Amino acid sequence: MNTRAASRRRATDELVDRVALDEFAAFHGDLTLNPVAIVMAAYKEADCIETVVKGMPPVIHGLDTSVVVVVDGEDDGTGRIVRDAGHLAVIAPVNRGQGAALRLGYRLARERGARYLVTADADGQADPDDIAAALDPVVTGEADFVNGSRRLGETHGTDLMRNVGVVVYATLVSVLCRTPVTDTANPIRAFPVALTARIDLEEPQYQASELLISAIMAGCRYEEVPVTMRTRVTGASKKGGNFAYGLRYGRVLLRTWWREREKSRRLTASARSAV
Ligand SMILES: Nc1nc2c(ncn2[C@@H]2O[C@H](COP(=O)(O)OP(=O)(O)OP(=O)(O)O)[C@@H](O)[C@H]2O)c(=O)[nH]1
Ligand SMILES: [Mg+2]
Repeated sequence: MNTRAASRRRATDELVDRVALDEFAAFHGDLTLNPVAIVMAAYKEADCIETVVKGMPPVIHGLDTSVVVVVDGEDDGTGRIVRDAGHLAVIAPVNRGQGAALRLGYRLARERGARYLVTADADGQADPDDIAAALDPVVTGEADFVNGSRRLGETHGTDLMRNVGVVVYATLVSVLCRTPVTDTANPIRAFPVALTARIDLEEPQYQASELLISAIMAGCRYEEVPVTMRTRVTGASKKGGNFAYGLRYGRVLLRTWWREREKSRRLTASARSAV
């Protein structure tokens, strides 16, 4: 994307975020979030969202949680179901993708005082019982970024192409980032809220590898915990068929690695010229 198109998109994103945050404030008031924000993106998940939000732990390691669901361009009432269940919904007026939705959720978490972020998916594929273990190394200060790994735990998915893709992309990221990674696209992650202010997150939809690679290349201490990856019981994937998903995912992965590598080269060069 050229510079002018990128700055146009940033301006549009800012406008959409502003509308959503104002609507959130009008509905939920000026509440402060609990120390742990469990943030999920949801698009057309009306059939399962109530079960998912009600299954999230209210307290982890003695820290209260706030469940924040970011929906965008919805027409099936997902946001209303979240609010009726007593949880928090950020509702953006247009559909932009999971990456843009999570970014908005991270922003809300920063602005409303949360200390830790945990992500999960709204489609019920993440097991809420795995969340505490993911947050543990972050709270104790052992790690700056924790990812769930279905390969260290288990996956109920039987799609061979998907399962092979998980191994291929994990191997690629391990080599490129020189850090052992076994699952790059797991919905469960935990990190301090402050991290989201110091890394670049730009991808509108395929966000998992961008967040992971940016965190590792920003120097985060990385850990993985075993998790169970369940299959979707209702609704449909928003990521396209295996081939399109794999291709787009790979493109984001390589683009992010290149961007971060260039950034660190520029920093090294300017540090050298300063001495
Ligand atoms: N707000 C919002 N959420 C989205 C969008 N696309 C996907 N999501 C949510 O992001 C989560 C993951 O999306 P999925 O479509 O399940 O994709 P995935 O889990 O990466 O891949 P699958 O293995 O195909 O399920 C789900 O909770 C979706 O509802 C979007 O455009 N906007
Ligand atoms: Mg899914």
